Parts: sequence; C-alpha cells; structure tokens
Amino acid sequence: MRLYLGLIVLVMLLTSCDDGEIIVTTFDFDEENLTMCSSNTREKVLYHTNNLNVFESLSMELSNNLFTQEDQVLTVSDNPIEIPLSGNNRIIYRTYNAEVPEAPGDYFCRDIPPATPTVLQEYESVGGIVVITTSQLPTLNRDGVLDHDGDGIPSIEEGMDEGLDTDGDGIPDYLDRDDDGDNVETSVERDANTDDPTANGYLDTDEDGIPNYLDPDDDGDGVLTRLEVTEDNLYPARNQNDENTSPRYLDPNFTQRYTGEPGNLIDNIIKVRYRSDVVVQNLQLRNLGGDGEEISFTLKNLGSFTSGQVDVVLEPTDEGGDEDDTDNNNEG
Ligand SMILES: [Ca+2]
Ligand SMILES: [Ca+2]
Ligand SMILES: [Ca+2]
Ligand SMILES: [Ca+2]
Repeated sequence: MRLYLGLIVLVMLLTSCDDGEIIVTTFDFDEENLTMCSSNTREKVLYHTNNLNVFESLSMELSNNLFTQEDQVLTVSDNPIEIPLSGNNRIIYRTYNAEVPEAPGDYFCRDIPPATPTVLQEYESVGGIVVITTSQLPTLNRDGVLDHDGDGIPSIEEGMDEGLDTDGDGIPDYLDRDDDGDNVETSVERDANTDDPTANGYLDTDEDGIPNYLDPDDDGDGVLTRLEVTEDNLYPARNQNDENTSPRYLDPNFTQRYTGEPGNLIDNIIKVRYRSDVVVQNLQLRNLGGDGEEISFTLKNLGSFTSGQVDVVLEPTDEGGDEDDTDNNNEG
C-alpha cells in the first residue's frame, strides 16, 4: 500500500490494512524543533517525538561528511546541503505503545535504547534526499531588539543601515565590540551611574556630546584613551591614576601619554546562532515488519534545528592608518 502526500489526511485517521493491522500515524512533525544528540554520544543523530495523540518518533542518522557536529552546532560545508538517504544515512519512523522519552539521554542518544516503550511499528527510509538549509539567526538583546554584536547598543542605533564605522577598522559599529577603537569595550563604556553626565542616554565623561563608547578621548584631556596606558598593561581600563580612584582614561587631570602603539587589543568575537531547516524530497519509508508497506512523500518538512551559541571572530581589515606589526611574509 502506498500513500502520497495528498492522502495524509486519511493517514491521520485509523487505516485498516488487509491483514487487519491497525496503523495509527499523524506524521505531525512539521515546524517542530529537532533535537540533536551530542557528538560524544551518537554523532549526527537528530530526532523528534510526538506524544500528543499517538506515541511516535522520527529520527535521522546521517554519516555524510558535508556537515560536522561540535557541541550543539551543525557546521555545513555548503548551503543548502543535499544528502541522499542510503547506507548510513537514514530516517526511521516509529510508533510505540507508550510515551517516548524526549530528553537526549533517555532514549535516542543511547547506543542501545531502553526496553520500554515497546516499538509497535518501524519504518525505515528506502529512498529520498535530505536537504538542510542553514541561516544565521538575528541576535536580540533582552528587550528583543536587534543587537548583532551584543554590546548593548541596538544595531539600528549603531548605524547598521548606513554602515557606520566610527574607528575605521573595517568592522561596522553594529558588529564592533569596541566602536571607537580605544581598547575599552563598548559594553564597559556604555552605562552611566545616576549622577554621571550622559549623551543620548550613555555615559559622556567629558560632556562633549559624544558618548564614551564613540569618543576616542573619553576624559577630554587631549590624550587618546588608547594611550592612557603603560608598557606593563596596554588596556586602559586596567591602568589606575595615582590616587587609585579612577582609571587614567577617565581622569582629565592625569595626562601621561604612552609613546608606543598598543594596536587593537580587543578580539572582536560576537556570538551567533544558526538555524537549520530540514526537508526531505521524495521520502520513501518502508515498514520493516509485516507486509513491507511503504509510505511516500514528495516533500516532507522534518522541522528545524537551532544551534547553541557560536563564537564568530571578525578581524579588522584596516588598522585605522596605524601599521600593525604582524608577521607578513615577504613577497621577494
Ligand atoms: Ca558596536
Ligand atoms: Ca571603546
Ligand atoms: Ca565624550
Ligand atoms: Ca584622555
């Protein structure tokens, strides 16, 4: 017996086979989140369960090299990737006599699943192509506002649409964790205490109307913040004034200038998440027991998988006119 996509409504009801076997299935996995086993249990296994009206699961084992798995991240070498279902790449659909555990350690990610619940029916793929499409998710702050670099200033406010790049390092402000390139992170420069002067709601120590996170000379003493440091420690936030009451870069009365060039010290690492949508073209599932019944779908949405946070390093393309002493290979 073969059922096609247009007949799924019928499959959702009880279907009586010739031999009296009752098939109960909903295949109601659309737009659900897939769970991924960790790479130190069962690598490249994704699954989801449905315990609402019937007890069923759909799991996918992929051995293909087009993607790798580390922590809670799928890294794909192409986008989208297409993996034919054959050999060690397979989809298994099961129904059970009782609720099937959803937690990774409780069932699917074990090499040998527990004896209960009992599997009533098992279908395995005998054809089809898995298509995984991966895209980056927008990074939102606590208020649900887009903040790509997570520095606390909304991306729109950072001139995302205009491509604003305050320090000219080639990384636009909305992706730059140190917007003015003074080696103090924006997240550190941003907030004002109750009595502090502000500009646009952000700390503005020298009250020149430019908030500290965009001001290369925060205390307005004529010495750039990046140079209010010592050879021992090139980070401005870690150099205190003589009285030990304030960092030097926020004390207008402290005007010692470092004569070297500190360079860019802030590794511009931003956190991103990815979402992978999984569909199968021409999925064919065969009942491993009984009469070998097959169920086919021309296109089946298996749901999506959302990664954990991934560190992405953005390298400056321009040091703002200052030569950086990196090891460049000589051409001749
Ligand atoms: Ca920024
Ligand atoms: Ca800064
Ligand atoms: Ca200022
Ligand atoms: Ca200064």
